[in-house]
Amino acid sequence: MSGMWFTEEQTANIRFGCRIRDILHSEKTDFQDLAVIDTLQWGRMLLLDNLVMTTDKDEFVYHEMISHVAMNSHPNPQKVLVIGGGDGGTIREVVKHEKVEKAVLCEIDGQVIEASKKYFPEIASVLTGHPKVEILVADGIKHVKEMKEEYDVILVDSSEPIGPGAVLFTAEFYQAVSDALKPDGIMVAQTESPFYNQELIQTVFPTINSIFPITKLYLASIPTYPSGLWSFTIGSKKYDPEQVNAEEMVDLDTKYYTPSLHKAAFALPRFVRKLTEGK
Ligand code: AAT
Repeated sequence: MSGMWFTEEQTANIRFGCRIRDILHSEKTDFQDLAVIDTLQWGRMLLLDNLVMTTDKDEFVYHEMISHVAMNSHPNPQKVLVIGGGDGGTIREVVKHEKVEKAVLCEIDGQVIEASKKYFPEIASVLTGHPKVEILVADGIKHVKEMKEEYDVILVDSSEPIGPGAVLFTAEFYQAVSDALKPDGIMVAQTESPFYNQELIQTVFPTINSIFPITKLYLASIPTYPSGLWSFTIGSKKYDPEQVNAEEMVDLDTKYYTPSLHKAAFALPRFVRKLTEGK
């Protein structure tokens, strides 16, 4: 294996590697190690604490799937909050919905936003001045605790449950998210791999389910995330994301998400369904 390789330790027992052309950026921020590398297979890749956050070539899967399922399940998503997601991909998808009047991004690490604007101009395209987008550099839990019945949709685009992201997987946080949502609000959280993070799903799903009347897990295939199969958990106060009429769904310019995929994503393999039942 010639040349330079990046290696991510996905678990104590497995590593993911890709050949790289160059290290474009590397710094220690107040919160984490941040790097941007240029890979041959996936284009540019954003790393936080040596874990893959996003890449040029497969970012569309994660960003479309974390946003459009909830956005299309809500009949009138006017005010939307994205927690984390400093690369801008999720909020770029949010503002594709014409009903959105205001989209707030609350990212703890301003350096992620700056690096993304410089190295990922397409992912960060709405971070450089969009009339509906407001950017807050703050801790997501602090922001939701200050808000009451403010948002229609909250998307939790967080890093792994270690470091600054750990708080975003707690019952205290999900309760604050629920309080920050309007009485018919919907939230989504990225909930990691059903192969490698089973304990997390077994804990987080029942936690969200104890706070939201409708709680559902759905899947997407993301090749650069550990195991390639990724889960998202939706917590909804009123609208069932599986009961949306395909004709009512907004037609969007997407590469992965479609109205039929919206429904199909909730069809779970038996072992994943079991994880949602807890330990
Ligand atoms: N859009 C896909 C990229 C991410 S990055 C997740 C972001 O969450 C990071 O920029 C991190 O700085 C931010 N973050 C972490 N903790 C907090 C917090 N408490 N408040 C606000 N923002 C926070 C998601 C990757 C998903 C999984 C990758 N395997």
